[in-house]
Amino acid sequence: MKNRFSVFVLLAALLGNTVMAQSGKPTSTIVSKNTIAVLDGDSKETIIKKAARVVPTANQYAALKNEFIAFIHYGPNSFTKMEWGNGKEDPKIFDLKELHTDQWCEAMKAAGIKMVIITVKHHDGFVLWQSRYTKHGIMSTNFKDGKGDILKELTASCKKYGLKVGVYLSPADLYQMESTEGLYGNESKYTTRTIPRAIPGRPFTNKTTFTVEADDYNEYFMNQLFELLTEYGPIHEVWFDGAHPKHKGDQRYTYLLWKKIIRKLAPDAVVFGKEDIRWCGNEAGATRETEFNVIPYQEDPNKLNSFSDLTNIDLGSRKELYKGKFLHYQPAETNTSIREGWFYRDETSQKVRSGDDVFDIYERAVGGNSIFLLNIPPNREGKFSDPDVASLKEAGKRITDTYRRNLLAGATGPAALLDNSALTFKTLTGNNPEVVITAKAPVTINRFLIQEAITTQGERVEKHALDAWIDGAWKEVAAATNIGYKRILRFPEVKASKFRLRILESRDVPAIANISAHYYSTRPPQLQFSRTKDGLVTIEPLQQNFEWNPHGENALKNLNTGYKIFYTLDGSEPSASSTAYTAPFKMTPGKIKAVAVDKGVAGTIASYEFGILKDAWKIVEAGSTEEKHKAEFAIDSDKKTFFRSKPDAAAQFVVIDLGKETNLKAFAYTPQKSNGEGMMERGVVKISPDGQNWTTLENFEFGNLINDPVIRTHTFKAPGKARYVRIEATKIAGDSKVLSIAELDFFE
Ligand code: FUL
Repeated sequence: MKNRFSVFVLLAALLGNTVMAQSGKPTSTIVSKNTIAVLDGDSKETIIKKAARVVPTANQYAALKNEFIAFIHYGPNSFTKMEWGNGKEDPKIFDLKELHTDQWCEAMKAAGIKMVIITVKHHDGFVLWQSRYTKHGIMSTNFKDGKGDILKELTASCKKYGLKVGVYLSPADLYQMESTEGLYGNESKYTTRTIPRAIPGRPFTNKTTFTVEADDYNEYFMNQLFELLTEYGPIHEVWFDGAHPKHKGDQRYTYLLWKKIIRKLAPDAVVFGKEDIRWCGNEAGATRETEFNVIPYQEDPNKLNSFSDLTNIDLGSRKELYKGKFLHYQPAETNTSIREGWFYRDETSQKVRSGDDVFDIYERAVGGNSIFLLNIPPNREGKFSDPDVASLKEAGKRITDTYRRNLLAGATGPAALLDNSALTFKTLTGNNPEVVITAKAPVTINRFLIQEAITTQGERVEKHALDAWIDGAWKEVAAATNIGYKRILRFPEVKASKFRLRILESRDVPAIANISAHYYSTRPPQLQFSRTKDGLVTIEPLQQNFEWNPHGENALKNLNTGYKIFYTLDGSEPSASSTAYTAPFKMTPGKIKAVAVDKGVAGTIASYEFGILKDAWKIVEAGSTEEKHKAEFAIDSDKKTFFRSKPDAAAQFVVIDLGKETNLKAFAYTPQKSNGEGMMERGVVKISPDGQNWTTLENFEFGNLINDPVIRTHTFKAPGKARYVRIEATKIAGDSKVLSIAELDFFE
């Protein structure tokens, strides 16, 4: 027992979690529970007090403590390069020759991942384990002569590396919908059945049985749950995906029965997509600024058979809580993929998230009161690919380097906050609740980690701020909303020995469990430039070219707070004594060079040449245009939007009116990057003084565009004077049938 607060925790547990203050006096008579009903006549104040006492179950808390977990999407899609299979695939398509689950585990371990959830059955219905109840799976492939079992190999590796295991068992099952003997939506009757159904010659060691009222598909599903939960060691999460590429008949799911089986056979497991764990609402790695895990429900979630996706930005504010009939603890999982897509496709077109991006999502997700679930899809050689491993290792190194050391170790302050335990806590009383921590010596920090005592006291803080004692005064260095399981505050580094946490709004007396301070070794980011149509130039950290499901965050900007940007316009090398960039500024055509400087260290110099301003440009004509990809997008100074022609147009071209006669020395083509479609490999530039009489200025050619879709410049041998320009493609890369242009630029 660490200190006297632990006694209160224990006492609270014995008393059915009646909330106790630090002094030992109950702060309320409301009993802390996982779900608390709102009663008719409860005032708004009571509802909020109740919300402040909603606590995680032991399993939910263990899930939160995992913090960083992995997903493995593997199956026929990894070979067909599809995201969703159709259930009609020949199992032999899953042509696995080797399987290296130790390599997966080693890479996950290096990233600090604690659990791995594998798609033992995705929507296509193909199973990765030796199920007794279907032949549509690994048993019908050539892998180990049909005797292979991916779950078995993975669980063995996980045991070796100390990782927990979870299973993704898709309720939607296209094989069972499409095949003639398929059970999904077959209109079978609900009758009394025994789970597991006995299969001659394949007895179960676990002799538990369940008597259920089920139809064929629900029985099939529960039989499979039984296999998964009894024959592979402890399972810590069961993942039920809500997505349905297709439906059939009136197929319903008897989740309440599935739950009985899970609770009995996998007592340590949380269920995703149901009352235990909720989806964060996107697949991009985006996080809410305020992620409360106390969620209002209209019906008792413990009795609910089906759950809807909660995607609103505000799920748990007071305004939302007032509408609830049940207040329920339900943590979010922030799920996304390290690759563009959930399944492996290839090494060329499918990009991989950078270590920066993974680390940034980690800090936003884990440090924003959620669990980070990152998918790493194995390749067709049964391994994680090198770029994925590199990204995992890089993120893992940053997590360890940053969070292994608490720079407040040995500091003075309430012991319960500094004992590195999220169970002991201190209540901060008074009208302006705050706590001051004094380090032994000044420390330089840019991360501050706070945890509430959620297991017994619940989520209470709604707004807080952090101050550092600098030059004889308190200076606010960061502020945020809720805390919950964990909040990581990120801010430009400060050096101080005294820090003050102020709680500005809370649902009840704040009960803070843990505080620590850290230093993330920032690096000056690489830079990128953009200019609006009327000439406003922005310089910012270079965003990674990862275009699947953009989360809208600039990882480099988020991570590297505290750097400054300097630039030159005269071609000279920029340094800390050049002009400082503070806000977008107007720039006519010309060269710009810029550098970010962090703690006196300069990053890589970035340079760019802006062409003629496009404010007076107009599209006169285009060979053809798709409605959503107008020709104007080729000259709107926004590289994210692009022009795309219709397929097979007789001529693939655009004609631009430059607004005035211009001396054209060069032109630049920026291809669209969302896919390899429509890249202009060869073409011709024609010019005209009046838009009627045309002369050919020059032919051009750009190579390797599909693999390297970066801006290409063509300088004319002799400049041409023109007001009108026609760019015509004569060959599109990869024999694509459309022409696409993200941006066209001309240089005088
Ligand atoms: C979605 C599915 O449709 C995707 O294929 C993937 O499994 C993802 C994690 O969930 O709903």
